[in-house]
Amino acid sequence: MGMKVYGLTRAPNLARVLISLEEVRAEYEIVPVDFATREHKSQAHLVRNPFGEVPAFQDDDVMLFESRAISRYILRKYKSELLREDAPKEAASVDVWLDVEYGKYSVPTGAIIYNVIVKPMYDEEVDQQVVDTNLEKLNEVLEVYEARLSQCKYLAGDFISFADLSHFPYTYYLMSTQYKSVFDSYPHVKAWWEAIMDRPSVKKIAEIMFKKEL
Ligand code: GS8
Repeated sequence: MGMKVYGLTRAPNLARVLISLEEVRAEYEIVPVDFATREHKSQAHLVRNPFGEVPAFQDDDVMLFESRAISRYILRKYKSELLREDAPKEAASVDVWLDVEYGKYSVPTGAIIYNVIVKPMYDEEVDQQVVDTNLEKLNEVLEVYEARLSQCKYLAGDFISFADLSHFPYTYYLMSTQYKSVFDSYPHVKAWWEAIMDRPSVKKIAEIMFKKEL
């Protein structure tokens, strides 16, 4: 039985897992979870992800949730260079920037895309104050990124890693909004983002995310 990823391809946290699978050229299957019928809250799905979220993942007897943990499992299983596990110092740097992505970058970015993209899909009003506060927070984070990326080409060092690729899903959504201009003040961040977008795995998943509705 091959690896299975449960969820919708347009879900950004699922895209993180798909990029990891593409990076190691694994065979996998996407099993759709229908949000319209609230299948993600069904008993069958809660067994896969007790928080009723996507993605969920299965590789034989290994069942996981949380997109970064799933991705690390896949990258480790295939001994990908993206985690630098053979070099503890570099691996630690990957961990640092992965934690930064989850705890500092994706919090304000997620709040912005939730307000600007998700809420209008459900005819809910955009809370501009929330958007503005989070833009401010994102700018503070990007100041740090700009300084870091003027010292090295990628976040963990002069090598691309999972820490960089993990930024793709939320940033890709942000770039489809009027707030993409937030990157304009940070030339090194912009160049870094372009390098991420140039990666074949990223190009492939970027295309699937918006085209194929599962
Ligand atoms: C977040 C999953 C999540 O929010 C992860 O896997 O990285 N930290 C987790 N999933 C959203 C879809 S957007 O990708 C989700 O399933 N939302 C439905 C809900 O919360 O009801």
